[in-house]
This record gives sequence, C-alpha cells and structure tokens, in this order.
Amino acid sequence: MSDLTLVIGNRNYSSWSLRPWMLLKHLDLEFREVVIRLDTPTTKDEIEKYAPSGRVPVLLAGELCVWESLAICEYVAELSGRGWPGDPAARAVARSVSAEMHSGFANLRMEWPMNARARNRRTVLTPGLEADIDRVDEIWNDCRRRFGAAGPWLFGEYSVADAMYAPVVLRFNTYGARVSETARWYMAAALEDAALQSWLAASKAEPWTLPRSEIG
Ligand SMILES: N[C@@H](CCC(=O)N[C@@H](CS)C(=O)NCC(=O)O)C(=O)O
Repeated sequence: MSDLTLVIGNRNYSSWSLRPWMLLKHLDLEFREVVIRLDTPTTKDEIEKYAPSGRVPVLLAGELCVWESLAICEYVAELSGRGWPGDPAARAVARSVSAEMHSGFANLRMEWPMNARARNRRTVLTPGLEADIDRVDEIWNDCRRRFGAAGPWLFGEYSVADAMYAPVVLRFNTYGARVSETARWYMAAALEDAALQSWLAASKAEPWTLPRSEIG
C-alpha cells in the first residue's frame, strides 16, 4: 500500500478536511498528517506546495496527489476495497447523498460554519437554512430506514456517506438543529464515535480562532 499523507486545515474549522480524515480512520489506513493554518497570508502558498487547487484536503500517495474531498474518499475506498456499501442499489444511493453533500447545502455551509468545539450557538433560521436542515434530516431518515439495519450508520456499516455528513453532525450539535428522532439517534452515534472524539479533542487543543467562522 502507498505511503499516505493527508494535508488538512485547522481541525476546528476545516469541514472538508474532516471528511477524508474520518474515512481513513474508519478504514484503518495509516497516514501522516500535515496541518496548514487557514486564513493567513501564506495559507495558499503553503497548500500549493502540495496541490495545485490551493485548497485542503489533499492526499499524497507516493507520487500521486489527489485533491477534492470526495475524490480522496473515492481513492481511499478503492485502495482499501471498503468504504461503499456492497449492494449496488445501496451503493448508488450512498454515492447520490455523498455527491449531494459535496455540491450543495450552500445555506447550511455559509450560515452554520463548522466550529467543532463550539456549543450552544444560535442564529436566525433563514428559509434557506431550514430547507437545508430538512433535506439532511430527510436523507438521514431515508438511508437509515432503507439501508441501516446492520449498524448505526447511514448504510449500516460506516461508509463514505457518513464521512461526508460528519461535519453536518458537528454543525447541528453546535447550533442546536431541531431534527427528527431518527436524526438525533444518528447524531448521537456519530458524536460518540472514537475517531470523531479524537478529532474534537485535537480541535480543542488548537490555539487558532477564525473570526469569520465564530457565529452565533
Ligand atoms: N471542494 C473542495 C473544498 C475545499 C475547501 O474549500 N477547503 C478550504 C478549507 S475547509 C480551504 O482550503 N480553504 C483555503 C483558503 O480558502 O485559502 C473539497 O471538497 O475538498
């Protein structure tokens, strides 16, 4: 297996970094981490030492450089032979909800930025934000009901879909989203997860604050 290095941003704020990090942990793949502090005058130059996109996360696998969180998750799933549901229908839905997360939910991302260590933040609920929260709730309910029987995750076993929604669980926890009982159970399982707990502990230890993500 290739030598893997994951380049990430501040753990407290970098929601895109959390996604492949969670997947690598759940698939038990060993990797090194490089943390680049976001929102400094040198951030872009630092990231461009690793990837042309100028954004994190970036996965280095020997000579290969992979960027974009979902592409990294795909690559890691291929490396390990795990990470997507085995059943083709479940796998297609897992890919759909993962792509939907990667490309959408602009209001949720903008109005409730990830701030992993923050609690009891409250903001005005705009119609766009409410619509995003409702859609996430609907996705979690649908996946749990149709595919979740074998375990606590969206498709039973841990998959790329859970990694893609991990920052959403943290956001809902920080800002107190009102969600269905199924969604609350899913969040409880995700928040107890050992990998997420270790990310949270590292977030709390970071000395940096990003004012633009300190909301509510
Ligand atoms: N679509 C990209 C988004 C990556 C992204 O926006 N990363 C942010 C941090 S969470 C970043 O690198 N920001 C650096 C900057 O804005 O200078 C992905 O899925 O990986």
